[in-house]
Amino acid sequence: MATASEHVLPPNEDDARWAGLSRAELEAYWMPFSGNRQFKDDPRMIVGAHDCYLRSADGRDILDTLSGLWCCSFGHGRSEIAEAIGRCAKELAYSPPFQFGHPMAFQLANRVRELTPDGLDHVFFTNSGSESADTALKMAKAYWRLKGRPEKTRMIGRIKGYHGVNVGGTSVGGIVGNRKHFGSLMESDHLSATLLPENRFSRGTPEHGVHLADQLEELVGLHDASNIAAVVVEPMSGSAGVIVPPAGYLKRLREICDKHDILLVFDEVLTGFGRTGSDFGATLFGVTPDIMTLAKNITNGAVPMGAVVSSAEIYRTFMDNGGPDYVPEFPHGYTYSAHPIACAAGLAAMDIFEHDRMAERAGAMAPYFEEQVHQLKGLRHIVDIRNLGMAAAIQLEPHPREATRRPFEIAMRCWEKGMYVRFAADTIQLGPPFIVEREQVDQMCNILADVIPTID
Ligand code: PXG
Repeated sequence: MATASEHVLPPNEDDARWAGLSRAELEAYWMPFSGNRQFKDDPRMIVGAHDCYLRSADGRDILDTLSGLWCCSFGHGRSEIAEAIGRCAKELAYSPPFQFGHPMAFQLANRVRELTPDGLDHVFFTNSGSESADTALKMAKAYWRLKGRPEKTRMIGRIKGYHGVNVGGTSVGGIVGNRKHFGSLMESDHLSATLLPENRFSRGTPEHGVHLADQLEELVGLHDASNIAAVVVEPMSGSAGVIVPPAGYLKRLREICDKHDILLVFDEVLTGFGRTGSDFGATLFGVTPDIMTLAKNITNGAVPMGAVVSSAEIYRTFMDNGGPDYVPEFPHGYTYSAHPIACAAGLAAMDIFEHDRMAERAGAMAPYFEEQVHQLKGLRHIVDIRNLGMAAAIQLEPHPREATRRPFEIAMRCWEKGMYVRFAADTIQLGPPFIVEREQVDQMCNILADVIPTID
């Protein structure tokens, strides 16, 4: 394996792909969730974005099949958001969020409250999905303590779940590659993933597997409900490759949680604001959690922001047990909680979401998207295709010597052909902006159909 110093090659100033940077200059930036060594030898620089396209440094419009990272779902370069950000940056670039407030935070909280299902009424702002996950876990633990049940601390996540990369989210998360480097973090247990062989190539919600929710009863039998604070799941697992819950599964989880006084947390960081073709996964599946986490589309990806939306019961419990009224009821928050520029972007994004009926638009394109993606069945290497709303994943037979190589190679060839796709573990993931047109869906599937069989 090459060392970092061996990678210091001569500058590549003549090659537009390097955007005027030399190989050596690429070392200072330690890229997240990236193969730094490979990228820095063969960079894929993005210098602009509009609608469904990213603009590469070598001047190509690249079809974006993942809305950035599932976050620019209303399309890139929305001028309404840019203008709101610009105005706010001049008027109020920062406002201290502890014990003082600014109006946009309250306005955005009301917009989110109105959009989220009835019963989710109070919005705590964070700056990312990971912060939302850890905030939700702390909120759940503190809630039980305030209810006089401090022993209810254990969290239950799900194998293949993704809740970001902070300590709590990594613990309840269930993607082995994201956990194995870090040993034991926070005490937690996990339900099985809901991937079953009999559901392969299901379209939308798979038929089999509601019984997997009953594992929660087994975990209650193991730990006792008196020790369990919350169950945390994504209504649809995104990062692990669009794992859609079997019919009835989430309802069953809700029933078991209610029976045992366990809070149900839905991580809707990825599904929130239209991805499933409904406003939220909770709306689509008709199951309301006690806490919902959000991020990504809340600002259409333009400014980092997350949110945790709690039930009135949880909020009231904090307010009723808060001591003197000037003392923080929940000793938690971030320097940048409800950052004014994020709120300005969020308000503009919520305007777009509602006025342009983004969830309906996603729902209207979803059947065509499903049809086209499932046409790829039968191509070499493809062992499963899953989809829900405007999300889909193609699962590949792992390469016998290097399990994750095929998706990487496919993504690199797609980039050469003018298309950005997300690759992770053994999947290729698709989550285009909701403004995508049929021709772009066709283009996406045609490029994949060309590329996938050519990979070893
Ligand atoms: N929860 C869920 C359900 C997510 O999808 C996070 C939390 C963390 O959000 P932040 O903002 O801290 O990154 C996410 C993030 C992928 C992919 O390949 C998805 C995410 C991040 C990276 C890759 O699908 N989602």
